[in-house]
Amino acid sequence: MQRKTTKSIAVYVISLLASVPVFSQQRDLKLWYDHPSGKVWEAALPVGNGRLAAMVYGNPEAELIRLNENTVWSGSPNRNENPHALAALPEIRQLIFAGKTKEANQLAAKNIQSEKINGMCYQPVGDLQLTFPGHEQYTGYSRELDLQTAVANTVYRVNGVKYTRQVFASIPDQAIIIRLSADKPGSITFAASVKSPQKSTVAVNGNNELVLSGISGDKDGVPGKVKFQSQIRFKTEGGTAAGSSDAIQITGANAVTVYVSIATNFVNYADISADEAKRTTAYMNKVWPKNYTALLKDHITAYQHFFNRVQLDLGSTDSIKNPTDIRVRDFAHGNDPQLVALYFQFGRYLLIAASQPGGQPANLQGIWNPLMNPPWGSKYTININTEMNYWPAEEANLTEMHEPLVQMVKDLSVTGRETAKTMYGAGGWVTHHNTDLWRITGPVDPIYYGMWPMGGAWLSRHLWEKYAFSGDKKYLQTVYPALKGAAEFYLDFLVEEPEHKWLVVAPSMSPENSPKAHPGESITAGATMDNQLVFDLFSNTIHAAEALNTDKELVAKMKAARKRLPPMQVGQYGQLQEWLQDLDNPNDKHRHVSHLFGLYPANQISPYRTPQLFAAARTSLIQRGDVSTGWSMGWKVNLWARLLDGNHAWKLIKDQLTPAGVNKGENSGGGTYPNLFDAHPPFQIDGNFGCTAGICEMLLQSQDGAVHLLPALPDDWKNGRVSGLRARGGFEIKEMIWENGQLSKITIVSTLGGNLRLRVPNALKENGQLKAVSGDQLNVFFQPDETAKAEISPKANVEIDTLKETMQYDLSTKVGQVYTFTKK
Ligand code: FUC
Repeated sequence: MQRKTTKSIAVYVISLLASVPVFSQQRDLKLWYDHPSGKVWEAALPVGNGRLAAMVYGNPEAELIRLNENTVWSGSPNRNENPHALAALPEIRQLIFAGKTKEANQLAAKNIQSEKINGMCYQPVGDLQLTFPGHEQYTGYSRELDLQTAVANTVYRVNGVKYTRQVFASIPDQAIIIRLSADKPGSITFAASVKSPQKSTVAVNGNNELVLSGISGDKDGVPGKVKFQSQIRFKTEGGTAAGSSDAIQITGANAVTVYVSIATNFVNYADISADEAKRTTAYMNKVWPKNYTALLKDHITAYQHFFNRVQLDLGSTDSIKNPTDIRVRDFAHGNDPQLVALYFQFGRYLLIAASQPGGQPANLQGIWNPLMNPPWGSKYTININTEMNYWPAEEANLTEMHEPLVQMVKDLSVTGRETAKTMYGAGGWVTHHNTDLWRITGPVDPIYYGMWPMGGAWLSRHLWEKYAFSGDKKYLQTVYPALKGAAEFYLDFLVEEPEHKWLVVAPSMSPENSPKAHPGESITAGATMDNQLVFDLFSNTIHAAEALNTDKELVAKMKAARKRLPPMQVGQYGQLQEWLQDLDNPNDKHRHVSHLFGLYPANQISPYRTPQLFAAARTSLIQRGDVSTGWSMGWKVNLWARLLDGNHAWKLIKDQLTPAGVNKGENSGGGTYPNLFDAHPPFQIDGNFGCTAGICEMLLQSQDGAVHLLPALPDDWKNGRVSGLRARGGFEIKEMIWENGQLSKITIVSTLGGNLRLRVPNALKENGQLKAVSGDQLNVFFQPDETAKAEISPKANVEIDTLKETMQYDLSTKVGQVYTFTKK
């Protein structure tokens, strides 16, 4: 079967792109299939504009378009802290320090675990159904998601007539647009209806509008109060339209454009006083007068403003001709480097579609969910998953998409202040391992999962990272109060542990894992990840305060406390210890690799500064194994890239790009669905974003004293080219070309000026500008944190790796200047 696109789109795209240099692979950025999705949600194709989203099934006889809006969540404004925590805290700490884990666990379950409310669910709006009688038999079928235009296209023939459907979610027009056309006039006949699993009603207005009105569900005793409305209006060209009690019947039209407008009463996490019907009408009134050509043009322009910033070419083979599901089936054992570029760009596409300024952050399923009770509520799981969604935001040149997360952290810094005070008697703000639309900050789920007061520390690193890439002090000023509040919580909450007098977080855990010594009881003090998180938070807050020239006293306090945090320890198996005590089981294949947070995303473990910790981190990662849940594999791509092992990172990409269900073993089954969605399983979007970030980390790193080009290039990626990736310190790769595994050309623009230290795999031609490295690195942006401390167990046998040789250069850059260097 052949892939087809309508001529109008193809011509339009080519004309739009004419002015931009396009690599050959860029034109092949399509997911495509030779059969409909049928009933399989994970085969349908996602579109979104950050607020609205749709899954497009592409079924000829019964098109199904499942609709979402990002503020439709169960419940209403609520809080969930447990008021008994404060009184029980001293005893819980004593029990932990006395080694009485079981008793500590029981007491925390009673007094810290949420009494009732465990977070609300992200919920669907409903399903738009378009029924085409006589279209059960068809030929020439193909459907695709074109990442270049963010349009889902379906094409097929019935009785010699070619039918085309196009669906997109427009950012500028805040609507979902569906275009139905045929190459023979008068051919479009269908019935349209809408239904919802929510408490809802459907009205038909005149002959061309369906109106769905509903209210979100109750959960954990919290009444559902998000009111939503969707107006779905049909603009026919030729033919007739007629409304019945619950459907619109279109007969004999030449073409139809469907306008879908959706809105809710949600204003912010504490205010749901808006009028959803008025809002929906206002959106509809604005979009309705626009014709399809104008809508499409404005949609593509807005989308490409973000998407076109980055291009990646790893070469291509004949596999590119195959449908995407077949390419995923064959990937791990074949030779299809272009699928990596496609998957990478799909990750960027998903972030643009799921996270736009002013909206909600991408949740566990991004913005796509058909279920009233989705897995894990499709919430924000902030002990890895939500952060992972945003790992590619800066490096993959989508910093605007980071904004909804930044806003959520600001919200949590308000709601979490009361939680810090009520539950722990501490200043600043705290949040645990889950949050939701209502910005709850208390523990969620059984204590085994929920006892983790670290969400603020991890989320706050995103506030800093956005600055580290841009150097924008005005922005830093706006997030500094939240960053500072997160740090202030730990200044109060850290407690001295009796054995070494180190300052530790207690109670807490190494996310969702427990040592063999006390299975089923995760509660602990001073887990390695907690120490790294607090170290990271203090370091970032110190840098921020210094950049803004403020809070000298607080800086001194953080510096003093940072010195008293436990060191990272290398245990008896040569591993980086996961816990304060040497309790690791070398056969533990747990999906979380929390103690490697210091390696990635943080920068506390370095081949150059801390070679023993680097070797120990590597041992831990080998012991944990490769295949796991989708997001775990996505994390491991980044970790292997930070371990400068491109071949192992590549192996993980292959494991992840294996069809869901094929990978077997403990903690596994992770992989990729036909529509390239990540399989935990079930679908979770984090793995998509994690792997996208990992591909960036293989090509470019900037956390360890230099901008490191091609730090983890696999042997199989001999030749390639990338443009648009960003590095800390305001540097952007205009173009990077490598041939035979060697960097042959690099063009970089500096947006902030300052010293650019380059670390590269081979010698570059020096000129007046580029000089062999000498002395200290003067650029604060990729200056690593004050080196974290390490302690090595006498039982540990740590073999330090021999590193591949690199060359280092310094370049004094000026703002706005572009620099090009070639291989010597
Ligand atoms: C964490 C993970 C699970 C899952 C859930 C949403 O609890 O441990 O694997 O991803 O989040």
